[in-house]
Amino acid sequence: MKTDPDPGPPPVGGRPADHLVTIERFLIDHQPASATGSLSRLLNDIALAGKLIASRTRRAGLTELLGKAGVTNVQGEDQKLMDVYADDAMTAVLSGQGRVAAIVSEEQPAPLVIDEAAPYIVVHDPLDGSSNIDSNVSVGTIFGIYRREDVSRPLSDADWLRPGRDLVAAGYVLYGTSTMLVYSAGAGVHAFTLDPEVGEFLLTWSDLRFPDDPVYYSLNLASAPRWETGMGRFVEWLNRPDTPNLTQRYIGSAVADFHRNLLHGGVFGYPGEVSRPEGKLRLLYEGAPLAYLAEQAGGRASDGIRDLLAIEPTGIHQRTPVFVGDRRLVDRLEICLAEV
Ligand code: P6P
Repeated sequence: MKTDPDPGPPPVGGRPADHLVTIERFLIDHQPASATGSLSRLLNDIALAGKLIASRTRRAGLTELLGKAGVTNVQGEDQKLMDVYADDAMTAVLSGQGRVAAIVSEEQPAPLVIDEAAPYIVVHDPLDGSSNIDSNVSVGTIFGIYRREDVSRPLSDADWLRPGRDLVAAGYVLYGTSTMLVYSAGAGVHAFTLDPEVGEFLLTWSDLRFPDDPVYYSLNLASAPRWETGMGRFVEWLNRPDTPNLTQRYIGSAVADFHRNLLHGGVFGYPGEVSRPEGKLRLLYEGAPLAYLAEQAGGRASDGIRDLLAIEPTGIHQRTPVFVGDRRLVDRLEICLAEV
């Protein structure tokens, strides 16, 4: 008989900071010797956007930033004032620095061309989970960065319709009980906590890895009746006495679910459904950046059939089923979904 696993989380899978390091210093100290510093400065730009957005989400209830902006976005979703503010903040800090050629945003119908001669493309969801803001649930900014292969060539879809495997950096800013920035530039996953008094993101853990023993699975079980068949086999597998003793946690904010599972071990899934086989999450600026981080932390991500990082997007707002986190749990999900 399975007993509830001890929800007391195991130690985080990363090296705790042992002295004060700002994200600016960490980026410079950890960039390759051959680096020009442009990617580090771009990541600092995103950290600035995170500070701006954090300052508003902390007070959203007080400054009438709750509620709808009175418009719907390209996804047909009610655009909340905070979505608009977060999108504007990202556009503002990413423009005018000569680093970003174009921005793909969940809130924009088409890519925003910034500087045709610049080396980087930024894809982002400015405020994922924003429908939770009214109830003070954590939300997040998810971002991915591609380096253009040839800046002399005119900008085209080929610059942003790229598999996650081509990312040179990805991360998120989580606006929760504290504001954390978590990123990877291909050499491990590193986490910083914003000290609002100082206005600095300070190193909290470096080289985060999914813990060996997972604790959580994050699935919206209320959607189970609509899932594709194999998902039921996965939930049955989870409940067997001889499988990992996991507990279910689902916040309804992918960044928050991913972050908890990264620190304490687990898997997040947003499956396809019979009437919506492509699922809900977007590949380019939600699934792929989280998949990149997961792989850098010893985990992996799949759409249920193949590596999420291998999928070539055909549209900037393309949706995909997403299973991301502990490598063995994602492998098991694929096995369950493959069984006929
Ligand atoms: P559901 C938020 O809207 C989001 O895109 C993800 O952050 C979250 O994981 C998912 O949707 C929640 O969707 O259908 O379970 O409420």
